[in-house]
Amino acid sequence: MQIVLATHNVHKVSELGAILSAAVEGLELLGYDGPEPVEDGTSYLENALIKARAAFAHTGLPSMADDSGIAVEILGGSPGIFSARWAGGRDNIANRRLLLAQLRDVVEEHRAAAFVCTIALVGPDGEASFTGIWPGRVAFEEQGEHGFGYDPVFIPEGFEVTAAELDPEVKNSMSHRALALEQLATYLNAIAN
Ligand code: ITT
Repeated sequence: MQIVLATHNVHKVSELGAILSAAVEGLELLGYDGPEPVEDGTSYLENALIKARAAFAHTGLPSMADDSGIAVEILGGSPGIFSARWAGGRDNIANRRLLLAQLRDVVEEHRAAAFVCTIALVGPDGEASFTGIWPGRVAFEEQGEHGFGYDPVFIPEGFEVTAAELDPEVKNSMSHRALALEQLATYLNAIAN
């Protein structure tokens, strides 16, 4: 089975590849360097569908896309779908700094947040989507070198370290992306048999 991975984010490619290839036998993930559509949806699902549909239209092959972000409770769910450009540009360091500044005076009990990931699969047989949520809280400062994006400022529930301090295998066993992909793997394994 071949699926096009419709993302331009290399960190996502490595996490998606590591998790999915272990969960679905005989799966070949193909890279995508086609046109990047405008992500003007109003939800993770709409944006994931926009990206997966664009890749399917361009390649003619089943295509999957990941739309994800961090939802911070005291910010009413922001940055959410705007996570990648929260500080204006595509700059992870600036994004993290802005988020920490916004929460500077917020005590630990009110720093609840969650990573959210919606995966859309679009192909000749139709469309499907899967969502995973990884609860936790926003740290007071950056810690850790692993992962990407907001990992250095996100402390997953049950931990006292950030997602960027976890071994990648640990993150990939429990993250929002892992939870969405677990459902996708079940779906793919069911249609393959
Ligand atoms: P594509 O649209 O090409 O897939 P992107 O980086 O633009 O890549 P999104 O629009 O879905 O993807 O933005 C997701 C942003 O949310 C990402 O850039 C990070 O800032 C953040 N994010 C998502 N998953 C994350 C994770 O596992 N760890 C840390 N930050 C994450």
